[in-house]
Amino acid sequence: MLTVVAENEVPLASGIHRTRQSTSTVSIRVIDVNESPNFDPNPKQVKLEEGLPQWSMLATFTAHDPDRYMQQTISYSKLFDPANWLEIDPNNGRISTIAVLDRESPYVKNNLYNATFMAHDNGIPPASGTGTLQIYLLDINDNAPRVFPQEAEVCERPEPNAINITAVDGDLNPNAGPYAFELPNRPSDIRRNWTLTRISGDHAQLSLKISYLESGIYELPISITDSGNLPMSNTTYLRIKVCQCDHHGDCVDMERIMAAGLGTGAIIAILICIIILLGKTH
Ligand SMILES: [Ca+2]
Ligand SMILES: [Ca+2]
Ligand SMILES: [Ca+2]
Repeated sequence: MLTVVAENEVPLASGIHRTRQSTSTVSIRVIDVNESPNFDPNPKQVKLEEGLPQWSMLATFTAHDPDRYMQQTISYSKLFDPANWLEIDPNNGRISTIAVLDRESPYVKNNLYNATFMAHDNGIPPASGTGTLQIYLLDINDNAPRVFPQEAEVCERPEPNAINITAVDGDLNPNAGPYAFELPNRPSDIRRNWTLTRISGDHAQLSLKISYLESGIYELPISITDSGNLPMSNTTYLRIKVCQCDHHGDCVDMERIMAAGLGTGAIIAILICIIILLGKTH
């Protein structure tokens, strides 16, 4: 109930007898409008290990509708799920996986994956609200390490150079480094020709064991094992270009000179000029 009082704006002139104020009661009818359903809590956070298989139940994310006098049914749908990992039951808000959750996905930032859902009521007109599900993914060892870089250059003779290699692994420590580096036993010339020395947890150095190795391209298998609870191991190939070197330890192959300086076209053009000049002098 609301009481309204009406008064003269200008003060009454003196001498005028102030009449008794009259009061009247105004009743206001408030019309119920449709409010949007709200997710609670929003955002909702869940924490779990990555690798959860497809068709697993993940969480229940429900909204409540502030309308009490209108009988409303809420239904759910997905709004934003960049990796397309999830589905929501339209009737009860149960979220399950439709793909394997992967912490190393480009859609996961700082172990967090965000998806957005929508709740709609059946009011007239209908109203809707959105809610964010934040999934914090704990790392498991699901990536084997591999050698980096994949290509290197080395001189035909062991001095003065060696190749520094590192291991890359998509996981976090301890599912990544420190690593064990190893050259395979077979083929036998691998261990005969090369030495692999571990420098630190992530790095190793590769050098020639023999006094001379002929120029050419060699595909060297390197086995790297991570420190995971269930360690993962992988043999990846380092493509090594063995070349003749100058005293600085730089490759002096013709191919390299051309790449660094003049292109083939320029060299041909110079040769043509020389031939023309030679022709004119005769
Ligand atoms: Ca509503
Ligand atoms: Ca790993
Ligand atoms: Ca992982």
